[in-house]
Parts: sequence; C-alpha cells; structure tokens
Amino acid sequence: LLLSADLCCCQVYLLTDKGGLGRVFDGVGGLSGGGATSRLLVNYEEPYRSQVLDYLFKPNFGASLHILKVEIGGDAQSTDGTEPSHMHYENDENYFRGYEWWLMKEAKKRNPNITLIGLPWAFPGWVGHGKDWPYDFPDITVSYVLKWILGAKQYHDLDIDYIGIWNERDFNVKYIKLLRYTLDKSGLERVRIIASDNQWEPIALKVLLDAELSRAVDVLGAHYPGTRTVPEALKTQKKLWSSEDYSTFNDEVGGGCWARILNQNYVNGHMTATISWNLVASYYEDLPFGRDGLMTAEEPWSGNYVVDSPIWITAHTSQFSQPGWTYLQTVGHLSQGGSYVALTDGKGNLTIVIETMSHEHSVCIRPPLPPFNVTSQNASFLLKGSFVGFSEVTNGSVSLKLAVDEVYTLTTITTGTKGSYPAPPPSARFPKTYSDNFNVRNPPFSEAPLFADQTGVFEYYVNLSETGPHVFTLRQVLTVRPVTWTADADQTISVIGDYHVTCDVFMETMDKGGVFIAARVDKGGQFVRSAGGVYFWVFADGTYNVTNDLAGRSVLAEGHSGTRANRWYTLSLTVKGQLASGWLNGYLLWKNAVVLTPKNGWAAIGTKSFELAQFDNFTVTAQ
Ligand code: 147
Ligand code: CA
Repeated sequence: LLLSADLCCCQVYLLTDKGGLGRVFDGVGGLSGGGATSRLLVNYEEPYRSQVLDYLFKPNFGASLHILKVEIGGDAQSTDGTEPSHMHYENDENYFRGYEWWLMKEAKKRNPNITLIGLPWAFPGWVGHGKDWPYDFPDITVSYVLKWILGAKQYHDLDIDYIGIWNERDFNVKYIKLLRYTLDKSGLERVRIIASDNQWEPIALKVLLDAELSRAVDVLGAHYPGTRTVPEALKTQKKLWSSEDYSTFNDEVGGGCWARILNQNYVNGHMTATISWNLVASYYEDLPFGRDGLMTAEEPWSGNYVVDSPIWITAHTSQFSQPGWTYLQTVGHLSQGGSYVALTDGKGNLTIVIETMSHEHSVCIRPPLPPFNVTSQNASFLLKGSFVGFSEVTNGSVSLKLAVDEVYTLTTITTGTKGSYPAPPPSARFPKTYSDNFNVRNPPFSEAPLFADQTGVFEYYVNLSETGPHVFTLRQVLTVRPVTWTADADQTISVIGDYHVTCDVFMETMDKGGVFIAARVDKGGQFVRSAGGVYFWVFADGTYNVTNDLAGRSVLAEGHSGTRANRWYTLSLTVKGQLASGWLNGYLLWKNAVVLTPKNGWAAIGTKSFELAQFDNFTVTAQ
C-alpha cells in the first residue's frame, strides 16, 4: 500500500533500475583558465587561501568538486589575462610558471581522486611557425602538448586524465589522430581525448564517419549546450560532457542557472559531466565576465572572499554522488516544472536531486532560455527494483512538497556537510600605496603579486651579470606574437590597481624598442586591444610620447627624451582630475596633458611590441 502517495494526491515519479540503468556519471567540475581566472587567488595570505581551496575541493565540505580543468598556458590573452606557456621559445622548457600546477596539486591534496583535464586556448608563436594557426605542423603542436602532460608528471607528480584540442576553435582530424598515436607511443594510453570543446557539430558527425577518429576520441565535449544535445552525438555512443558551461554572475540567479543545468544537462542532453567556467572568480572584477565563478576571491590585499550560492548548489550533487555512480534511466521533468535525477553506486546507495528553478531565477549567460513555468507542487518518488525497501518509513515512496526555486537532495549518504570557516576579513579597496622591487630570490610563482598580464608575459628575472641595483627585476619575455585565441594587443601590458605610478624601466631592443607606464587603463581581457588610459612611453630612439590609448593612436604629448636601450630610467606618471604629468629620472618631462577619459582604471606597465624589457621598483600611490 502506497500510503503517502495515496494521501497527497500528487504526481508519482517512479525510480527503478528494473529496465537497466542510465549512463555513468563523470562528475561536476570547475575550470581555471581561459584565462587567468585564478590569477589573484595565489596572492592570498594563509589561512584564507587554503580556506578558498577547501570550499572548492575538500570532500564533504563545500563544492567538493570531482573535476578540475585547467588552461595549458599559451602566452596569449584568453579572456581575463594571459597564462604563461611551459615553452615560451622552441628551446625553452619550464614547468614552474603560472599557478595551474600549484592549483592542481592543491586540488589533489584535498581530493586524490579528482579528475584533471588540460586544454589549450592559445600557443606560443613558434608553435605556429609564424602563422596564427596551430595545425600546419601537427607534429610540433602534438609534441608541445605532450611535453605539458609529461612535465605535469615529472615535476609535479600529476597524472593528467583528459586532454583537449583547441578551445572553441577549429579542430583538425589529422592532429587528433596524431595526438592519440603519440600519447599511446609515449606510455600515456590512460590519457583520454576530449573533442572538440566547441559545438556538438561538426565533431559528432566526423566521429560517426571516421572509425579511426572515433577510436581516438573518448568524450564529446560541448560548450554552453543549453542542456541539449543532437542525434549524431548520441549515435556516436561516446560520453557526452558539457565541458564548459555556466559563465553567469554568481548571485542567486547564477546559482539557479547552475542548479538547473546540473540536473537538466543529463535529463535533456544525456551529459554526464558539467564544468563551470569558471572555478573561482579571482581576477579584477572590471575585467570581462567579472564574478562568473562558483565563488569569488578577488581581493588578496584584504583577504576577503565570498562563498557564493553556486558552491552550495554544487554540493547538492557533488557531496552525494561520485564519478563512477550511475544515473537511473528514470529521471525527468516534474509535472509543474523543474526536474529530478537519481544516481546509484550499485552498492546500496541512492541519491535523488530535485530542482525547481523558475525561469527568471535561472537564466544563464547563454544560450537564450525559452520560457517555462514552475509552480509549487507535491511530488512522490516511488522506489522500485533494487531500491525497494530503501525508504521503510514511507512504505516504498518518499513524498514531499516542493517550493519554487529550491534544490532538494534525498540520499542514503550521511557524510555531507555544509563546511564553514569564520568570516574572512572585510572587503577593502586596493591599498593606498603599493610597491614592489621584485627582489625575491626564489619566488613561489613566476608572476609578481597582483600584476595581471593582458598581453605578453611578465616574469621575475635575475640579471646574473648585474651587480648594481637591478639584479632582481620583472621582465616581459615574449618576443613574438602568440598563436592567439582572441584579439591580443600589438603591445604588451600588465595591469594592477588604480593610481599614481612610478617604475624603473629598461629596454632591451635597440632603436625600435619602447616601454610604458600607465594609469586609468580601462580595458583588459578580450578588449585589451582597445584599452584607453594615460600611457607614458619612452622609446629607444630617444623620444617619448603620452597617449590616451594603448594602441598609441591618440597622442596627448610627444618630444625628445634621450632614452636608449640597455639603460635604466625611472618613469613617473601622475593623473589628477583631467591633468596628467610625467617625470623622467625625477625631472618633469611633460606636464598638464589633458585627459578627459577614462576617469579611472588600473595602473599598468608594458612594451611597444613583443620585445624583451625589464621593470623594477614599481610603486603606485592612490590620489
Ligand atoms: C567561452 C570561453 O571558452 C571562456 O574562456 C570564456 O571566455 C567564456 C566566458 O563566457 O566564454 O567562450 C565563449 C564565447 C562566446 C560564446 C560561447 C563561449 N558564445 O557567444 O556562444
Ligand atoms: Ca629589484
């Protein structure tokens, strides 16, 4: 007798394994990169940095993620900055740049079973052999990616589980086959290939029509699929993943988006993993897609971070089901709107996740969401097959009243918790004064704190031959334009804070070289090419100018400076209201250039082209 079902006169949903089970669940994930989305996290002091990592990765605590996907740094702008490559030049190899290695290790420390994925957005220029294209020499690109996988193991003891092709750009069948062949030949049979991190098509059709390609590809990964797949993708019989999704401001609507797609990517689209872009919003909020992470940690100077709604939405699934569990076939939509999924470990555990997100509280950034209605409703879940007896209290069924905009997890698992730490320090603006002389002998990271490279790569550098005051500096290290993912500037630029700027500069390129310091820089990320601001340039040909833009089209002042390559100069720049002035080695060089816009922005340093240059004794002061 189904007591509760009879009494509540509500819709009954059958949960059974009688006709077999559904697909194997592969997990919920977060994506660091694509690009530089974790940039500021590394500069948090303890214990706050570890706390953020715990909220993301620690099992039975917060998001307790099953998957960490990272960008394979390609030296180029990939949304919110550039991430450094392990091979800036053809003969260069360094597996200690950037922060993705560190992040993967921190994730593994907390969850040794976490699945690791690597995907390139861009490649160093030499990989393209002078062309903005990575497939003309597939053997070079394969060996470049292979080295990253081997380096992960050799230097960090990290086993990469999945490797992707080229984020949201063309794939190349020859390249994919060669990648598979080379992985196998290198003892990396266990590394599986995801293709193509774009739409379902054309990869699904290509896989269907090409048996060798089908053998090479293990997972079809689509981006922002809107919970849907296509018939060809299903026909391939491959695992289907939403390999990048979410990208929504992390307020409660963002949480609603995440809850809806976590369930419905399986219910509607048979996808068995969903990966959030991004993992944690750890980049200046004014960069593109500010706060589109599962949580926010964008103030290393204050220690403030925010555990936003998507963290707890994630926990509803991630803490109560694990990769390797299996979805039941009996999943679906609720009669009055919303959806339910059920998963089992096949060993007596069952987890049911129900979401009732309304349209207006669950719109994601993309794709557009067709209208639908959700109302509060009663629901009864009737357990059959091997789940009979799981719910003794209610005589074979579980009944509940579902409100709108809620997530419910019904489970046999008893280990879940809502982890917490004491509140972090309050939010604060960037420090009023900030300086860095880069005098660090063994820096923990290749990048100096709080600098966010937007084009080019700026690294700690040691002048081995130098004995003077500039042994330890910051150096822009790219000499050619990368194989790009988006519209990198023709200049290099790294942004920080918002203020009066002073910096020692050193050009390494004779005659044609040029460097700048800047204030009020108003654009970064994919918009860096059109960044405005106040840029004070000196050139190796003995001239200077002041421009209102990074591209150097709008000139506010220009003249003779006597600057040359291979010498140090101290540049200073002040912008007060609408008037800007600049100093060279302490002497006023130009004054009262009129700056109408932008009214505020970051400070920055950079170079005229992809050229070597060094920076030292950087200082910003609030005005
Ligand atoms: C994705 C990128 O893969 C990420 O690196 C990041 O930029 C993210 C931000 O939302 O977006 O790229 C997309 C850009 C545009 C679309 C989809 C994904 N689009 O217009 O459908
Ligand atoms: Ca120094």
